[in-house]
Amino acid sequence: MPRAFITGITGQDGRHLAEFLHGKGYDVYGMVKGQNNPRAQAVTDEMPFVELVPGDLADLPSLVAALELSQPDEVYNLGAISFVALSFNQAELTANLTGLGVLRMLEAIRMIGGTHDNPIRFYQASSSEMFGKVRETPQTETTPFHPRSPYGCAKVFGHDIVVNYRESYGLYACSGILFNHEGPRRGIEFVTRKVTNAVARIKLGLQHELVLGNLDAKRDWGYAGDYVKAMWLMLQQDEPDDYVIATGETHSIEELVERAFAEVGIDNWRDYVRQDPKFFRPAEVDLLIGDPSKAREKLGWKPEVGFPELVSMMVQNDLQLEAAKAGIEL
Ligand code: GDR
Repeated sequence: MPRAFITGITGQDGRHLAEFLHGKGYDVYGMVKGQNNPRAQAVTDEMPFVELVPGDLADLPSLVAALELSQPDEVYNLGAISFVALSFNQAELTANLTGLGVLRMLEAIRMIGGTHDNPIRFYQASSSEMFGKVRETPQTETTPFHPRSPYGCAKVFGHDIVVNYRESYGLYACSGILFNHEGPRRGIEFVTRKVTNAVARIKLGLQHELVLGNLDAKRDWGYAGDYVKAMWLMLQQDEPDDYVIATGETHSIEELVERAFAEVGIDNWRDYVRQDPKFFRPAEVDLLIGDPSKAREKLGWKPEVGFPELVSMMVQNDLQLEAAKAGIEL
């Protein structure tokens, strides 16, 4: 059985990927940090097949030990401070985990597996946030980076160090430049889930307003379940490379809000939405739209779930969840 080691196992992508790899017959190991981490218990409850291994991206010896224990064929580095807004308040922590964490993971792989002809294949979760104040539209693998947050800066370091280790030491290391990807497992702090959850609660009479920041920003939103397949495909190629993973469509936050309210039959959405400066960012990424042609041609990958289906899936899921919590029959 092939063996996969995933950092960030408790996050949206870690859970989708673990499920996907388990379905492909992998033994799945997931790294969890901290003491009595409540999110680790949630992973065990949901996916008892995942073997949890202690470790922390800030602690190189713990990464070496985790790899020695799990002996993986493939390492997926999804662990990070992933919330852009938080990175402005905790910039140093973000640089350490989201940026230097990648370097530590690569070093751990070199230490336990040697350098050239290293059998471990490495996937790095790069991000469209690296494009930031975009230099061209749509964005491709060759678009220059101009990050707009400490998170984006840390991801640029992670991306560049993967390229450097691949070129310097012959590691099989790939970066997936993933554009926003969402779904029912998305954390409530991200705008899609914040909106779909609030819309469900408003529909059920449990909440009366939705407070947001910038409604004009545009994002290329896909479904997380589709995107983890691309991660795996990247590690099955003859040569390691970097790929943009996106839908090629962009929508504003306002469109997202309008569509989510329409899903529950509310047209006068403006009556429920208020803007608050506290949700605006010191520097914003105004427009993202990716060109996934290379992934389509070389990996045979394409997104299956479009924007309307994605919003509908998330609103319907939140309706079920919130109704069940409140004891309301739908
Ligand atoms: P993003 O995701 O920063 O693109 O990064 P997020 O959903 O947080 O923001 C998207 C856009 O929505 C605007 N916005 C708000 N955002 C949040 N979170 N809350 C609000 O109330 C709100 N109002 C407006 C934001 O300003 C922004 O323009 C995500 C993360 O998953 C990263 O880890 C990942 O790398 C990228 O996607 C690709």
